[in-house]
Amino acid sequence: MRRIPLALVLAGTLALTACSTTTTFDGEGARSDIGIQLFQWNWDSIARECTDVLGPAGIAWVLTSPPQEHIMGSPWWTAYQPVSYKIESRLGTREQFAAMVATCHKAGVAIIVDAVINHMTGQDSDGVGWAGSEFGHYEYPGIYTDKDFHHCGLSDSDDITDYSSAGNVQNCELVNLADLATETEHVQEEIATYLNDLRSIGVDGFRIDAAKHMPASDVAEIIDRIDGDPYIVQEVIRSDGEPIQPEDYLDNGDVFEFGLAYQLMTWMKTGQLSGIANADSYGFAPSDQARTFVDNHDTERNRQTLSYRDGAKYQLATILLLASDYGSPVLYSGYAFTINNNSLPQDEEGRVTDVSCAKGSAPGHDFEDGDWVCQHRWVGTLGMVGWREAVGDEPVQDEWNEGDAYAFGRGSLGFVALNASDEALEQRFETSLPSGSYCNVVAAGCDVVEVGADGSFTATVPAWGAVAIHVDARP
Ligand code: ARE
Ligand code: CA
Repeated sequence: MRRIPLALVLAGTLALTACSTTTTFDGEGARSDIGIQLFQWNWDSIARECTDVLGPAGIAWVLTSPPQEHIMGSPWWTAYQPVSYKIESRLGTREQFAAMVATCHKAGVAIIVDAVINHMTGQDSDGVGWAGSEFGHYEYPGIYTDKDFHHCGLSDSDDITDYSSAGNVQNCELVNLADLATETEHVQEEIATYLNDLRSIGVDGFRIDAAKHMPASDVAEIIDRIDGDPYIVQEVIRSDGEPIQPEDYLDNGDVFEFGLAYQLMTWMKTGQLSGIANADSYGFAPSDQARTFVDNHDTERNRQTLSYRDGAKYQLATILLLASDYGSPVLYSGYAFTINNNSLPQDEEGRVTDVSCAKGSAPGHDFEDGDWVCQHRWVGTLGMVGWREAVGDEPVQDEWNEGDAYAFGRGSLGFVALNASDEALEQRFETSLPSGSYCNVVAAGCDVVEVGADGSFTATVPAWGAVAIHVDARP
């Protein structure tokens, strides 16, 4: 496991006061390699969460939703249709955004921004954006005119129709979104100006949205124009048989490994949790460049992965993700919905309202549409954040695998046992841990586990549950 970079705890604060654009993200100060996507959380709420929960827990960074001006409308996905690069959105003003960056840095948490740079809007008629900017489908006054867009001519609508053709995927329009000519000097410069503006506010890195839809070399040229050395993680969805794969983008930075997210759902169904020990054999991205996750905002909607709806199974997959030495994990936290397009909690003007976690949120809770799920605060998840921090880079060892259950240790610092079945499991486990009393960190309070002189312990692992202990959590 790699410790991910976060320089800014001190450096970032200094850079802010010096108005420098060169905050770096080189690892100093981060207590873990864990990121979290706070989907559609407004800036004030993220700031508060950094101070109250994420900083104290040792989370390295937050991935925010896109911060730029977007089209009007109530669905969440308006955020993915840029109208201009003003930092002014339903999630907050530029001032609120800057205050969030400063507050999170103070709490030791870096800020990674979702950068929507492949396209502008998908609106066929003219309109006015959230911050008052006028626009047409291929006209963004002061930024882009028609010549700055691709009109691929490969399909009737100029929309993407064929994922088996790289030219179609990269030069046509993703769901009618006006496709920027990212190979041109002007477009690269406009995008870089936007990203450097965010850098000047202290932003530490970027998720490159829809990276698959831009040649890796275009992405590289854009990154070259960014000040300093921001952290980069790219969205290149792995799908069999497509000509464009995440591996093509590794020279630019990290990639989200969708393959693992899909596999986690499969393993939870088949009970073959031990598959994760051989993650490398599945043809995933190299561990040190893979950003792993159980779900994100797209997959919880298209149901290609587990999500909060899966309750205990989802919690168990998160425990496995955090315990694994493959990749670096990104947690996810969003709001409950029934229909994909369900609006998010907002006021009458469309501003996203402050997050307040659903009362009683826990695996299996009956959420109502619009409830903030706050799954990252679940006991099992926070417990495993501490577990991962405690075991550091120690290797996987002392593996035990029987039926739908799987257990392993990380060196002599931590041990976890997972049970993917409907029956509780009473079992003796052999570990390399020093003898003594430990707390089961995935249970509320301190459920004591006694490790004997020979390193073994006996415990009951709940159905669809786990027992996890580490040297830094003792009664
Ligand atoms: C909305 C409406 C559309 C409308 C459009 C324009 O839903 O009906 O045509 O607006 O008016 C998000 C939403 C979209 C939304 C869009 C813009 O999900 O519904 O469109 O915002 O508001 C592909 C891409 C991948 C992309 C997914 C969704 O490769 O990059 O599709 N994911 C990112 C974000 C999304 C976001 C966008 C990109 C756009 O995470 O949230 O869209 O900025 C195979 C392929 C994949 C492909 C997948 C789905 O698996 O391998 O590459 O993913 O199919 O088609
Ligand atoms: Ca494109």
